[in-house]
Amino acid sequence: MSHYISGLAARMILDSRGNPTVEVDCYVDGRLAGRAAVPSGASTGSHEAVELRDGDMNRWLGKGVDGAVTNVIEKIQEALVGLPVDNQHVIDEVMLEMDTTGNKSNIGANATLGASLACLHAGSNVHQMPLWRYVGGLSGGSLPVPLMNILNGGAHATSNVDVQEFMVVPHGFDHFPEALRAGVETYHSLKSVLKDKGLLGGVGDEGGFAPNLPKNEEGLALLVQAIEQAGYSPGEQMSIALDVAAQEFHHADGYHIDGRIIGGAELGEMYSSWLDDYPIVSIEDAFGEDDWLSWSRFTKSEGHRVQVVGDDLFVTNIGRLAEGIEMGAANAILIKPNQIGTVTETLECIDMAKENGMGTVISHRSGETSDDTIADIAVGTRAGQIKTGAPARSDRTAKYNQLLRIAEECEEYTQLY
Ligand code: 2PG
Ligand code: MG
Repeated sequence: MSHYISGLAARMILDSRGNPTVEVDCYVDGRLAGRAAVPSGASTGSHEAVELRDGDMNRWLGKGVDGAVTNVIEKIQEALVGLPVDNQHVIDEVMLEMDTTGNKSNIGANATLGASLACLHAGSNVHQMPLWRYVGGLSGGSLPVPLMNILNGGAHATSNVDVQEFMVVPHGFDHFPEALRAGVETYHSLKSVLKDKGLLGGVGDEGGFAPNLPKNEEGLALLVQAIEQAGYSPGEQMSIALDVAAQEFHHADGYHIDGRIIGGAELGEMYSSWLDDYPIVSIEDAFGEDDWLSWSRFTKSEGHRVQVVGDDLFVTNIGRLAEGIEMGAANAILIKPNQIGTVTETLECIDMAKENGMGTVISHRSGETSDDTIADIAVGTRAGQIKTGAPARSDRTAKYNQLLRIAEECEEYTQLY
């Protein structure tokens, strides 16, 4: 029996940084069946779909989302009412047809994603299926390896550290809950390492510690120390992943890092020396969003020993991903639903990456809410990896906690190495 969308509601709520964002409710046959909230980035790529903000500097410092909320209530609702709620492809296609700008600047990717995700939840709800099973269908699910950002820098902190994220990756475990525990213990261990060194201050936007450091490389040494002090073996049970977010310090004259200005080749050599000295398994956004040459050169020379992840480079866009595949620019992709604006396009991008043998990392944004949909998407698509911040602050732990719930019925934990 089909169930039809009978209405949408939308409102402004606050995200984890205190900025407005969009929340959408999907009604089916007159009752509330699904709700979702949209996250927001700080180090956003310029090729991302457009997050519609009101721009009125007298309200919310220009970050209001009244326009996006109105678009859901007026335009999107009118187009979706009467459609079967469990045909996600049609729902998203109808919204895509409403905005022909190519980057959703007319209707807003925050409006479309809120509606798309709310319908996804409603679809799983009317079929009384856990969301991850609804997304995964016959392929079942697999718990992702978490990339846990325990030391924050870059645009997510006020420290002098250029690299945006220093993450631990608990890959040497048989089950997700054990892996999570190891990551959490390492987070607390890092806290005591920093305290002993007099480096403990506040945390960054994603809940990781945010010390000032003499050099970026020092962050790697601190993570190794934290892993060891927590009683785990670096490289075997737990490794390191970085999100350099290099676009943030890429200027016309080169990359500004560690107080120097260097070119893409020299930056690549610096990463190579880090790979020699530390158990790094993944580097995201190692170069600027349009520096394709540096990306390809690095992936060609180091892709055999490290996962090279495109975030601002690909922006969850199959057009950019196709270009990257052609050029051998990376061997993995970061997947952020709000970079593209619908569930269907997100799933298509995951499929394309997998078909081409690339790794997939489902990701939160630095501005988050308690919405935990990405946990179910990561399991259902068998993405293999999830990146959702430190195991601290409710906006981050919401996703880890949902994965713990899913782990009660889905045992498989992705074995990466
Ligand atoms: C990233 C994200 C999430 P932001 O760069 O990968 O960690 O940050 O949401 O600020 O773009
Ligand atoms: Mg990134």
